[in-house]
Order: sequence, then structure tokens, then C-alpha cells
Amino acid sequence: MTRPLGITVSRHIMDSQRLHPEATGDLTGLLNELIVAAKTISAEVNMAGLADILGMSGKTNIQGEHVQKLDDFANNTIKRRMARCGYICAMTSEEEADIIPVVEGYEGKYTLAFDPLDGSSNIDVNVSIGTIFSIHRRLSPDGGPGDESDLLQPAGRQVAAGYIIYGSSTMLVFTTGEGVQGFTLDPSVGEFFLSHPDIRIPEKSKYLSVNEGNYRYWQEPVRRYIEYLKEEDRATGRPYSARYIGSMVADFHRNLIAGGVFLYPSDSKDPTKPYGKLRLLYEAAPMAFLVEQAGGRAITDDGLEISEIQPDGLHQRVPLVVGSRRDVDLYQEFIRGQR
Ligand code: AHM
Ligand code: MG
Repeated sequence: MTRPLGITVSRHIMDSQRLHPEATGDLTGLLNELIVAAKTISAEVNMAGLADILGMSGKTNIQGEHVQKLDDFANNTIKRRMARCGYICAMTSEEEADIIPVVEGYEGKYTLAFDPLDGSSNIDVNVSIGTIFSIHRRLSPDGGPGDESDLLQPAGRQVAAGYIIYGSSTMLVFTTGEGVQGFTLDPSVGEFFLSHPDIRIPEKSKYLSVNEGNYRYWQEPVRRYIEYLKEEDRATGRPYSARYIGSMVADFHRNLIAGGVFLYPSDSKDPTKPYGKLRLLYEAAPMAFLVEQAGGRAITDDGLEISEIQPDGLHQRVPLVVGSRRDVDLYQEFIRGQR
């Protein structure tokens, strides 16, 4: 018996590079190194119930959140591998307050922003979690270390972005600006194979992903939009069904494949965090790039395109509405007072 000859992710990346004679191979090298880090994390996540890796590390991160042992493991795995890969000049991570330098002499022409393990609250309970990444070309001259300005670039200037979801299987979903491709890890051979070529998000959906426990803290247009989606009207496919996992990677992935709208709007729950929970550089920006490449849309809760925001801090938060284009367009009508 033979297995079908699948396209590996490295083959796919090299084939795409061939279409760009000007390419130096650095982005290919960068993605390949990142994929090795992802496979390492995936192996550890799969062992989570058995190895002594569940629970808290005892540390608190820049956001004041308790760091889980697996968060720490994932952060160190990416940081250590990428610091001497030779393709990037600086990094930022959800788990680190300051810019992360690379090893001297290994500075490359890209930057990397990442959330090593998103969905921390789901780590210990065997629910899908993920790694998110965002890559920009550096602004400062090549050679020498990168600085904060290299990382503080709008989402619309990303050269690649994606995530690895550790779910019922491990998948890598990414874009380099030429559509969105999905690869599934075959753990028996340790390779990602192309399983979801050219992913397109359905234009309109019937799924709503939001933490409705925060309802009382939302602004009026958000409440009205959610109420509207819950009303009954067969002609417009309402009421929508609710799907909320609490790991953005998992919620986003579901919506990308099946259609859906995900919201993490600003709320008045905690006056020190007026812009919701999600961070621009390594949560909202990569998802915006992916969804746009798949035919969807990503805006803030007051209607700004995520791709156009000029970041002013490594850990800046941003309210996010992302998903099927017509569902996001509809949300915009609510904030414009058209509904
Ligand atoms: P984390 O990066 O600390 O894991 O937090 C981000 C996560 C997202 O994955 C998810 O969308 C959100 O937090 C869920 O938050 P809430 O529990 O407030 O609904
Ligand atoms: Mg996160």
C-alpha cells in the first residue's frame, strides 16, 4: 500500500519562492525555522497531561497575567531558535516586556512578533490552543540589531503571518500575501502536509464568537449588533449560533473554515484596559492579514481597519471585530448608526 504523495510545507514554500526570482530565500529560511519551533511545541503540548508541564510557572508577565509552564516552554523554544536563525533582527513576545534581541552577528532583515501560546486559560483543560506569528521587513538598515521602530509597523505591511493550532490535529495556517494555505501535521513522519489549499472564508456566516459574559460592559452598538444576530428572521439566516472557545486561534480557525464573526470589543470592565483584551502586534494584526487574504475583514469596534493602525507600543491592545466580510460590514452599519 502507498500513501498519497502530499505536498510538504517546505516544498510549498520553496515552490512559491521560485515564482519570485528576486527572493533571497531568507523568508523561506525564517518560516522553516519557525516550523521546527512549532513542531517542538506541538510535541510538548501533546504530552501535556503526562509530562510535568501543566500548571503555573510562578511568574507573572508584562500584562500582569500568571504565566503557565507551557507558555514559558513555548516562549523559550521560539526565542532561542529564532535568536540565531540569521533571518531576523528583533522579536517581541506576549510573554516579554521588552524587545527581544537576536544573537550578535546573526541579525537578518525581518522582525518577528509572536504569541507563543494563545488561549492560556485552556492549557490545563485539553482545549485547543495556538501559536500566532507576524513577520515584517525591518525598517532600519540591514546589519546590526533591530529596534522598536522595526516592530511597530502597521498590520498592512506584514510580509507573512499565521498560526499553529494545537487541536484535534496540529495545523499550520499562514499567508505570505498570496492567499492562505493550511497544512496538517502528520505526527508519524513529523511533517506538515498541505491539507487546506487556498482557504476562503465564507462571505456571510451563521456563527457568532464573543464572550457574552461581558455584555453589560459593552458599548451600545455592540450590544445592539449582538441582539440583532440573535433575533429570529429566516430570510437573513438569523438567529446566529454561538461558538466561543476562549482561545482566539481556535475561534478564528473555526470561523475561517466554517464562516463566522469573532468580536473582542472594548469594555468598561477594567478601567486600566479600556480597549478589550487582545494585543495588536501578535494577535489582531496577524489575524487581520490572514482574514483579508481569505476574503474576510478585520476592523476595530469603532470601524478602523486593523491593517491601517500605526502601533505605538509592543503590547498595545486593540478592540477587534474579525471574520466573514458581510458580517463585519453589517457590524459597521451598527456603529455608523445606519441600523
Ligand atoms: P492569552 O493570550 O493570555 O491566552 O489571552 C488571549 C485569549 C484569546 O485567545 C481569547 O480570545 C481571549 O483571551 C479570551 O478571553 P476571555 O476569557 O476574556 O473571553
Ligand atoms: Mg494571547
